[in-house]
Amino acid sequence: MLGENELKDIPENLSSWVENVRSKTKPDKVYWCNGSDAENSELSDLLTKSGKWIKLNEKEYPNCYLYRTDKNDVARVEDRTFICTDNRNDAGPTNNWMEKQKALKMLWKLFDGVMTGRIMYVVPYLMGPAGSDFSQVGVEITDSAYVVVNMQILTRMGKAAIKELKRKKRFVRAVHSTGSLNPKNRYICHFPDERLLMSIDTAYGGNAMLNKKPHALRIASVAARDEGWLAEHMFLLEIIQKSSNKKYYISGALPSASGKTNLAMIQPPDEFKDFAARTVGDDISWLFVGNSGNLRGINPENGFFGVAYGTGPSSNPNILDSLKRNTIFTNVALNPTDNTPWWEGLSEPPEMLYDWTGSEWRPGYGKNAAHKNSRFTTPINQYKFKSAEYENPDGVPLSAMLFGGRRSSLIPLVYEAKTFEQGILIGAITRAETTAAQSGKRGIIRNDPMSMLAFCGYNMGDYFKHWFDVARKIKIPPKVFNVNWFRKDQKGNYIWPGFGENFRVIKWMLDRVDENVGAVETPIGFIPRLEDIDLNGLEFDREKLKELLYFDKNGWIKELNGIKTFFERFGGHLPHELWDEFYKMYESVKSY
Ligand code: GTP
Ligand code: SPV
Ligand code: MN
Repeated sequence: MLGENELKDIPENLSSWVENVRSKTKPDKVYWCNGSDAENSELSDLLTKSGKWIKLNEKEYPNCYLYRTDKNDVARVEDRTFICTDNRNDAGPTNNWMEKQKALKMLWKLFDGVMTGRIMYVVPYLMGPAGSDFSQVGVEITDSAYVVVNMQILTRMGKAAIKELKRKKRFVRAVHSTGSLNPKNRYICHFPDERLLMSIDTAYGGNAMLNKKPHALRIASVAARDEGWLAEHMFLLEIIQKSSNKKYYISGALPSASGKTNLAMIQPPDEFKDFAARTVGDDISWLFVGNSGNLRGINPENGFFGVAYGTGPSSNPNILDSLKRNTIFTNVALNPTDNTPWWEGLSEPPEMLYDWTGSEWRPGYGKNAAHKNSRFTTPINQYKFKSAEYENPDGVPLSAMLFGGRRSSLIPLVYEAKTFEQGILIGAITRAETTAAQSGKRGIIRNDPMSMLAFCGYNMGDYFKHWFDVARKIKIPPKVFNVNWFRKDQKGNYIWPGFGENFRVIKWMLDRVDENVGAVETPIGFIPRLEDIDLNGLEFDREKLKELLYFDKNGWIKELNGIKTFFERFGGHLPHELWDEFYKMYESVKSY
C-alpha cells in the first residue's frame, strides 16, 4: 500500500477522481497499490481466505497459485461489450453501442454502493517502457484482489506508474466491480471521448483487467487514430541471424486463441541453428512511424496472459520454465497428489485430478480437465527468451508484418502482399473461426479484420482509412504476409505441423525481405515456389505442400463476394483506398 508521504504526492486530478468513485461505490476501505512484493503477499493471503485461491507446491512451483473463476465467467463476453459515444456511427456496424449519457446513468446506478463491505483497490499502471513517449498511464479502481495480482504481473504497476504520471499528467480511468457476477447485469463499457472504462459483474481476463483489451486496444486505438499511430492485436517477434548478427522484427495479428503467443515464443527447429527467436510481445503492439520512416513497435504489456490449454513441450517448450514460479494459473486442473497444476498438452494425464471446476476428473471421463480458455499470468522479465530490446523506449523497427486466422480450407499456408497497401486489404479481409477466448459458439467463420473485430474502439470503416493515412507516412514499409496454420484434411486433421515448424515459413518471409528468393505471382499476392519452403529434417510430403499453397480461383471468388457484402456494411465510412485495392484483387482473380 502507498504510504502517507507517497499519497501526498498524488496529482490532484487523480485523488479527486478516486474520491468521486469512492463516494459512489461506498467501499469499507480504500487501498492504494504500490506494486511491491510485500503487497503481493498480503493480497495473496487475503485471496487464500476467499477459498478460490489455491497455493501450489512451493518446491516445484514457488509463489504460484491456482484460481477458479465463476463457471459463467470464463472468457470475454463480446455481446456485453459496448462502445459508448454520442453517435452510433462512432462505433460503426461491428461494435455494440450505447448512447454515452444513458450508459453513464445506467452504470453509476449499478455501481451505487456496490463496494460496501469490500476493499476498493486503486491500481496505477503503466503501459509501455518507462520514459517512452509512447507509453501510457492508466488507473484501475477495482474491488477484486485477483484483478490486482494479475495486473501486478501484466503491467508496470504502482510506484513506477505514479512516477510516469507526473511526467504525462493524462491517464485512462477505469472502474471495475465484481458486483454479483450476474451475467444479465454484465457490462464492459468504453467511453473513448472521456478515456474512461467501466466494467461490472465481471471478474476474468479482458472483461476485468481493463489494462488489456479495454485500454491497450479499444481506448488506445482511438488515441492512435487521433495521434497518427496504430494500436494492434499483434505479437512482436525478434529473429536474430547469428552468423551476420542481423535482427529482424515481425509483428503479427492472429485472432484470439489462434497462435500469437505460440509464434511469439517460437523455437526454430534444429535445422535452423543459425537463427534464434526472441519475444518482444505476445498479444498487443503499439506501432509508430519512426524518424527514419520505418514502422516501429513497442509491447505495452509487462507479462503474458497466455492460453494454458494445449501449452506443452511439443507446442511451446520455451515458456514452460517461466511457468514454474511467480505465476497465476486460472481454470486449469489440479493434481491433488502433489498439488501441481495440469492441463491438456502439458504431459500424460495423471490418474486423478480436480478439473477446472474443482470436481473429480479421470482420463476416461470424456471431458476436458482444464478449460479451453484456461490461462497463465506470468512476468515477461523471467522469460528466458525475452528480447534485449523489450524495454527500448523507441521500440523496434519492423521488417515484416503478418495477418492470419483459423481457416480449415482455401487460405494458403502463406502469401505475400504485393504492396503495403495491398497488405492493408489482406488484413481487412481476414476471416476466421471463433475460439474459446470469447463466449458463444466456437468454429463459426466470421470477418475479423486485422484480428481487431472485437477490439477496435471506433468505426472500423474509419479504422481502415486510418491504416491508409499511416501508410502514407511510412517511407520504409514492412513486407506484409498472410499465414494460415490451420488447414485441415478430409478427416479433420491439421495438415501443417505448425508450432516450431512455422519457422520454415518465417524463414521464407525473411528471404523475401532480403530479396533472396523468388515467388509465384497470383491475383492475391506472391505465393512461395514449392522448392523454396525448407522442409529439411521434417517428414512432410511436398505434395501436401502443393495443396497448402494452391490458389483456388473459384474459392476466392466466393470468398471475395462474401467480403464485398461485409465491406458494404460500412457504407460511406469504408475508404475509397480500400475499395480500390479490393477491386484490383477482385478483377484480377476473376480474369485469372
Ligand atoms: P490470445 O491470448 O487469446 O490472444 O491467443 P493467442 O493468439 O496468443 O493464441 P495461442 O498462441 O495461445 O494459441 C491458442 C491455441 O492455438 C492453442 O490451443 C494452440 O495449441 C493453438 N495453436 C497455436 N499455434 C498453432 C499452430 O501452429 N498449429 C496449430 N494446429 N495450432 C496452433
Ligand atoms: C484475447 O482474448 O485475445 C486475450 C485474452 O488475449 S483477454 O485478455 O481476455 O482479452
Ligand atoms: Mn489476445
